[in-house]
Amino acid sequence: MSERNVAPNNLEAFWMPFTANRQFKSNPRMLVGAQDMHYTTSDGRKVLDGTAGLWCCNAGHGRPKIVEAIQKQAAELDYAPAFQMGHPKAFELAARLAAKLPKPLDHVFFTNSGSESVDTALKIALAYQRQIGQGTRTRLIGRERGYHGVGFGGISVGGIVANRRTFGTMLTGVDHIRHTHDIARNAFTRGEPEHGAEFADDLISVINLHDPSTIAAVIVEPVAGSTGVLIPPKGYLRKLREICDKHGILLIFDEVITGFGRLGTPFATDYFDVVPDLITTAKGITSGVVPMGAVFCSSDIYNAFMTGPENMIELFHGYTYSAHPLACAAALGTLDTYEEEGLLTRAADLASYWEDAVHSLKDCPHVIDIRNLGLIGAVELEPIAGQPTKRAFSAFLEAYERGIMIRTTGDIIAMSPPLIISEAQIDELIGTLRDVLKAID
Ligand code: PXG
Repeated sequence: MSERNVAPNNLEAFWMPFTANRQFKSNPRMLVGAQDMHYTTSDGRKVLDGTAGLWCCNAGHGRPKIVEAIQKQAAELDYAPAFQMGHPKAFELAARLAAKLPKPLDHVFFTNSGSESVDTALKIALAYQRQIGQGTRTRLIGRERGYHGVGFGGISVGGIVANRRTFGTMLTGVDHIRHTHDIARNAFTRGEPEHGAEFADDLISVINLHDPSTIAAVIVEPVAGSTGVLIPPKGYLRKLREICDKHGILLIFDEVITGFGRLGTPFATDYFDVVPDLITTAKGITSGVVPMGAVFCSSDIYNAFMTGPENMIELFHGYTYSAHPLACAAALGTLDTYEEEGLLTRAADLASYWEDAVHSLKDCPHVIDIRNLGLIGAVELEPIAGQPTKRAFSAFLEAYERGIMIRTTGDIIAMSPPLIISEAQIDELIGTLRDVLKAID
């Protein structure tokens, strides 16, 4: 028996996140290794990664530049205080990221996760409005079915019912616009749906209800991921931008999953050619290897805070691990890998092959919609009557047994493979999923 086959003998103490703990612990799915496009399981099988971990390992697994960067950094400078002190890689990384952003975004605030990036962006938005004499703007607007992580800020502006209902009143002064999912009009659309730009007008209703002078910011995912991949209707994001501009409201794009090449452009803002005031990121910034997040903003926002005595802290916000040296080293190694291999635009080359492959599942059992954009694909299944989520979860379990990793949310299967996937591996992923859909009830 190889060392890898030694399983822990007590699974009880670890309260697993977003997991059916009892189901898992009765039949664990244990990963013990990863390289390039594959995980290795504790029983020695290879599993093709159809989800880039949790939408994060965009460069694939075990990539040498990233591994070496972390190893070297750990020996050289393991930690540096983030408050009132700095280390060179934090500045190098911020400058390299800024160079990849669309104008006028050019400043970077580091966090450790998507949830922290969201909290940070919401706080910057509120503080900025106050800074420019718009202190009555305290409301935050999110969207139904939005996922912005699990902090109180994120679940307040988020719109996934299960993530909200047990956690009290959350932030006050939050409102939501409707989501854009419309199977009746858009089922099996390839890419951006034709119908639904008018959902952006919900923002006008919310503005009319509350008065623009009370609204600080609107936050949306350009492509909603966690809720089951909702692609924005053509023209929808541009409309949101125009409405925000007209009323002095900041627009925040939560690019935690769309950032770093997922759509075939560095960021979704590039893909849709709509520039928000703030962008939240995480995941792909280090290809998932070390926890890190970042918020991007413009000089206008940054400079609005650079007032008052120079020895005063300008923004009372930050984390012990903001710009952690290991995370910065991982991110620099990741950017090197992305650049050397052209990964931030590779999804554009694969997108039509991917689209054909994903839509080839149309005639499989239970399928009621298929959606795609860049290297994202989703297959929505008809729920089993009275047992929502069961069918998709069965698909997930069956897929794992057959050697592919997919994600499910509700009765939707989501796929977002590492950006290094080959056409043959796309065929394998989709071919196996076809067999899975035929096999499950
Ligand atoms: N915003 C968005 C848009 C996200 O997708 C977060 C914020 C929070 O990030 P952290 O790093 O705090 O988890 C996310 C996270 C899934 C899945 O399978 C998606 C996420 C996390 C885990 C699973 O859809 N997104």
